[in-house]
Parts: sequence; C-alpha cells; structure tokens
Amino acid sequence: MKEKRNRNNSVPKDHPRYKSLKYRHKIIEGMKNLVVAEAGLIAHGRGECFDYIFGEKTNETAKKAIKAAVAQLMISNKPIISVNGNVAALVPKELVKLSKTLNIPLEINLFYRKEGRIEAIKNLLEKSGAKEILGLDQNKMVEIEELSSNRRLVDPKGIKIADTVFVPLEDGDRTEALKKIGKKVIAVDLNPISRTAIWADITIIDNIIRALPEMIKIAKDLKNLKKEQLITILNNFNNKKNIIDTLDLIKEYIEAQKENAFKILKS
Ligand code: PTJ
Repeated sequence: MKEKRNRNNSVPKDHPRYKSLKYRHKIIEGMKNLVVAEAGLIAHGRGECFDYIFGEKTNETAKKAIKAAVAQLMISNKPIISVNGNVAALVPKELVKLSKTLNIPLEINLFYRKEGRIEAIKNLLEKSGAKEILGLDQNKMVEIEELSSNRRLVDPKGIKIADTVFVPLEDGDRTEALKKIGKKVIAVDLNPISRTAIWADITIIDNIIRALPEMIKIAKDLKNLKKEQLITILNNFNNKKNIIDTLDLIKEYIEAQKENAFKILKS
C-alpha cells in the first residue's frame, strides 16, 4: 500500500498523467466559477483526444506555424488576441504575457454568454496582470453581420477594426466569417481538420498550454528582425502543406504505437 495517500482529491504528483489531470482540474474549477462554459469541458476532452494521437508534444509542424504566427502578429497594424473561457482557465498568465510581449490587446469574446462569465474572466485576467481588456461593456459592442452566434458581438476598438485576429481554440463558424470580412486569422486547434483549422491563414496544431509559452519564446527571438525578414518567414510558410504534414505525423505516430504501446506490459 502507498504510504502517502491522496486525501483531498488533488492530483498526486507521481501520477503518470499528472500534467493532463492538472489541466483537467483547471477546466473543472473554471466551470465552477463561471470562467468556462459547461460545453467547455466537452471541448477540452475532444482536444485531449487529438493531443494523444500525436504524442502530446509540440511537433515540428506546430513550431513552423508558431513562427509564422508570431511574424504575422508582429507585422500587423491592429492585431488582437481573442479570449474565451477555456483559454482563460488554462493559461491566463501566458495570455497576458503574450499580450504584453507583442503589445497586443486582449478581447473577451464568448460563444456562451451566461450571466457573470465576462466578469469572471475579466477578474481572472486582471489577477494574472492584465491592464487593458476589451469586450467588457456589452452596451458598446457592435455586430459582425456575417456571424449569427454570440461571437458576432465584438468591441469596436478591438476585433471589429483588427487586421489580424488570434483565435485560440474555438468553434469553426467565426473563423470563416472573419475571413469573409477580410481579416487574417491565426488559430490554435488540436483538431487538424476542424473548420477553424482549415479556414485559418495560420493554424497552430498544438495544445494551447504548450503553444502559448512557445509563442512567447519565439516573440522574444524575433524581436529584432526587420519587417522584410518577418515577411520572408511568412512567405516561406504554407498552411495547407503544414496541415497535411501534421496529418502524416499522426499516421506515423499511430503506426509506431503498434509496437511501442505494448512495451509497458514488460516494464
Ligand atoms: O468560452 P466560450 O463560451 O467562448 O466557449 C468556448 C468553447 C471552447 C466551449 C467553444 O468555442 C466550443 O464549443 O468550441 P468547440 O466547437 O468544441 O471547438 C473547440 C476546439 O478546440 C476543438 O476542435 C478541440 O479539439 C480544440 N481544443 C480543445 N482543447 C484544446 C483545443 N485546442 C488546443 N488546445 C486545447 N487545450
């Protein structure tokens, strides 16, 4: 019998899936305090499933997309980071850090507009160091006509006038609508064939919990590049090819598991 028993339902640090369980608990906690929508739990589970089938790591294809994404954000005139409940619950400090490193505002934009959610997310972001947050005063929001979901309500100083919108994990209809009104879209989505992934200009196929710290690191690396050098990075990036390469990686990973998965039986 193990000596140190887990008495308070926290995740024991020696659990083989400690990290994954830790983030699950952040999502559950987020749901209890209104940051995360109920459907956010299901979205998280879908993400976990995709993460599993490419090894729960930031692959080379994701690194290429991250570099292009940061270059795109750096050359944009009015970029914006859109924040939903799941992202706020999982990586609030990193959202604020990316926003400060690249000098890009955060805008709360929700699919499920339950009373109290915007306030809860605002408080969490502020606790994590955010100074200016857009998307707060619902009376001042304007509509994106091409969109029928709640995400159509946007801040006139943010998404409405942005040239590039960074949309970490979400439903697909908005990316399509944003593209139709001429915006560049950068998405983070573990599902390489979601509508968001396919419609985005730059698709980072990675878990947001790994993608954001990597983006912050790359933002520091690219800080001193000239605009032409950033444009060259973008010109060398092909989103369609990158998605196809990621699908190939998934095939290779699953193929390798035919041998590797059963090795644990011998250990
Ligand atoms: O907070 P709200 O009200 O704005 O709602 C947010 C959710 C996520 C509930 C809403 O946008 C939604 O229902 O999204 P979907 O349609 O479930 O899409 C979520 C996508 O994100 C799926 O393709 C998942 O595979 C992917 N995903 C889930 N968790 C992660 C992820 N991608 C990257 N990192 C994750 N941790």
